[in-house]
Amino acid sequence: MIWNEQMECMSREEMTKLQDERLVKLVKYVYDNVEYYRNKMDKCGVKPEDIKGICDITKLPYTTKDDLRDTYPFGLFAAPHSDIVRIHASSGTTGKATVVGYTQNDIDMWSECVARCMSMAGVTKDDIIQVAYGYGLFTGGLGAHYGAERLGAMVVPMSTGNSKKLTTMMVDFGATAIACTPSYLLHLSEVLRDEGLIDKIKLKAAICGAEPWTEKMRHEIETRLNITAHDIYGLSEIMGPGVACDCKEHAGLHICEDYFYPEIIDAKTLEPVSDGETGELVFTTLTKEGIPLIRYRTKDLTSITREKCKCGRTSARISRFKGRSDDMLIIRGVNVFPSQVEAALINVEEVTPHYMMIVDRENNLDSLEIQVEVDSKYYTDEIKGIEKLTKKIAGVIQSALGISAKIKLMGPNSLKRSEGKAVHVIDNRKLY
Ligand code: DLL
Repeated sequence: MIWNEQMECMSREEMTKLQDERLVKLVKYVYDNVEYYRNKMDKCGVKPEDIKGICDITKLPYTTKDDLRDTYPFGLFAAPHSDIVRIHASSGTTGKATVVGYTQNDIDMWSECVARCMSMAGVTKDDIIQVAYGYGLFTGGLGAHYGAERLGAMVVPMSTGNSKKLTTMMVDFGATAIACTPSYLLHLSEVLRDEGLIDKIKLKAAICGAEPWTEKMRHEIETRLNITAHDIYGLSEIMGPGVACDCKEHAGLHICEDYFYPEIIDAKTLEPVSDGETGELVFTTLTKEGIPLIRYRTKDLTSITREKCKCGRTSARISRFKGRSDDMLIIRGVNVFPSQVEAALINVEEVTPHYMMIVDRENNLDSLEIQVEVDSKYYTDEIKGIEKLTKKIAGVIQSALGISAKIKLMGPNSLKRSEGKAVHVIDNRKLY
């Protein structure tokens, strides 16, 4: 079934016409309502009337995470606060959150996009879906929840954690679909196996995303659980989950192109690259009211095709992600920048700015160890002192990153100094 055949199967000419109209309207809306964008466009000498359609998009300046940081918290909002019905947030590069706001129309559009994605995974109103992404400021939980409700499915809002309860309910309720990160689903498959529940589940589909994963990992999930697993992509700045998803062909992720105009650029020259070539994905939100973004640089590396898919959809497809062009890590679904650790440690008098983050994956759960070098003035062998300082740093890190980390105190000068660009991360995770 194609959830919204009219929008998902329109001809390239019809799609471009729609995108042209929406872009012209958007640019005027943004210029009139967001001072920051107005100044940015004035600086480049672009006026809304210069934008007559998608062919003029390259005249517009890019937007980056720094723009969101510089205008923290609400500076890029285009709608009045009285029209914003929800806020979400994710990590910024320097510890300040990236805040996004949604009008009711934005929430409706978002739900429509997620419903389309779930439908690509074969989920219908007859399904029972467990949403096991985190609920809260992260867009995963509520985004998947509203999309599943829009589809008319029965939603079980599990959130993350408590895997035993989740697996028991999966069996008791006869859940037929699940939405969670791929690494968490692998972990759940182990819990199901250990509890002897694998043969008792009714699961048929999974909608997994929020972190990079490989085809191999998808096959592993499918085999262990005897289901089909689909790749859903999104980012809070643009909306949340549901920007793109793969259909039963698994031949790339269909973008909800009527709402998000994609470009692929060379991350160094910032020039567009041809279809099929890898580059950085850039999105313009064509209808968003709360926080519309023009040419937002996602930092995600992929390639695009505009060929019609065997499933019948005509929307542009992006290939599985090949990484990011910045240093953002995704640990247990949470975005983490090494610079956040640095900013947090600066406030701890007893330590030096030398640290190393070691990321691992055990039983399909991510772990983070942070090795922190203690200042010689404070270095002690006394266990009580070590415990106290470790606890203090763990608290500082937890509140800065939003996830817990194991802290290992290191003696003065024990961490390797690098001669070139400092290396602060060892990521031992094999995606599979
Ligand atoms: O992760 C939104 C989301 C929630 C997507 C649930 C899918 C499912 P952020 O926290 O803002 O939003 O993180 C966005 O996560 O720029 C990518 O680097 C990465 N990412 C998201 N989905 C995928 C995916 C959500 N399917 C950042 N494959 C993005 C690879 C992904 N990376």
